[in-house]
Amino acid sequence: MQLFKKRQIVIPVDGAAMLADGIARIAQPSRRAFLQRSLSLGGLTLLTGCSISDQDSIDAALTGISRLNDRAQALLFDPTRLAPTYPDSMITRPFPFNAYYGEDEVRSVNGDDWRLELSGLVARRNSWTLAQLRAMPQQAQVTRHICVEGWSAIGKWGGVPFAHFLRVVGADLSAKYVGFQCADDYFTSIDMATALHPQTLMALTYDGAALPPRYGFPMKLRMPTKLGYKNPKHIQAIFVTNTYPGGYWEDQGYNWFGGS
Ligand SMILES: Nc1nc2c(c(=O)[nH]1)N[C@H]1C(S)=C(S)[C@@H](COP(=O)(O)O)O[C@H]1N2
Ligand SMILES: [Mo]
Repeated sequence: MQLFKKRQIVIPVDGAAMLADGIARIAQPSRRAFLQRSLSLGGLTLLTGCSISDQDSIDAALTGISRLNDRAQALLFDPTRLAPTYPDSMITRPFPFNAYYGEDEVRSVNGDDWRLELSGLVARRNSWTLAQLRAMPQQAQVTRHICVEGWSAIGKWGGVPFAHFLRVVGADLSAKYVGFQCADDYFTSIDMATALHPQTLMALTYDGAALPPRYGFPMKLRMPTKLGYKNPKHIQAIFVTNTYPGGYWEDQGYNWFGGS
């Protein structure tokens, strides 16, 4: 006689694999580990209140959680709290290269022809030459860069405090987003609070010399408060907007806020 019947949760054949796939696309390692430990398909269904049976709805549910995570990170972000800085002796040599392509495909941008274009909610939208940016107040910092691919390294970047630049050009500092277009078709966007953070730099130098091509010549945005993929290299255009701009990796499931 059978006293009880083991309760069975029916999940689609490939449910576990599809969920693992969705989680793998969530970039923030701590968040991903948490989801891996704690989330089942049933749990995801409970969390989101949707019936989840195919890859699209799993992805949509995980994206929903990631957007919630963006809002939590924005609330927790302290605009005055500084990321750790390090002595020059701790700089990682050689500093790693990373991009969505190999080092043999690094874009070569001509610094003399290069112009930084501005658009969106900005009062003075004239373009900027490299010489003009170099003439602005500069700051240097030695900070840790953390890539979601599982490495981190300490580097030294110098350049114009981005908050200063945004004020000079008359950007709407109450706007939600600042977006970046890069010479290699990479793009990303950040929250205004991080744009105005005192350690957010328009980096023109690496380790005291002009930013080399592999690290984003002529200019990259360096933010020690954000993960590697949020730090755009080879920036060509900056725009200020209230419309969510996404990003190259963010549109493929990486968490948008991307705090480190
Ligand atoms: N334009 C551009 N910026 C980019 C990327 C890219 O592929 N193109 N990759 C991002 C990622 S994932 C990382 S980890 C860092 C790597 O910067 P590094 O070469 O200075 O280490 O650049 C970020 N910014
Ligand atoms: Mo990265």
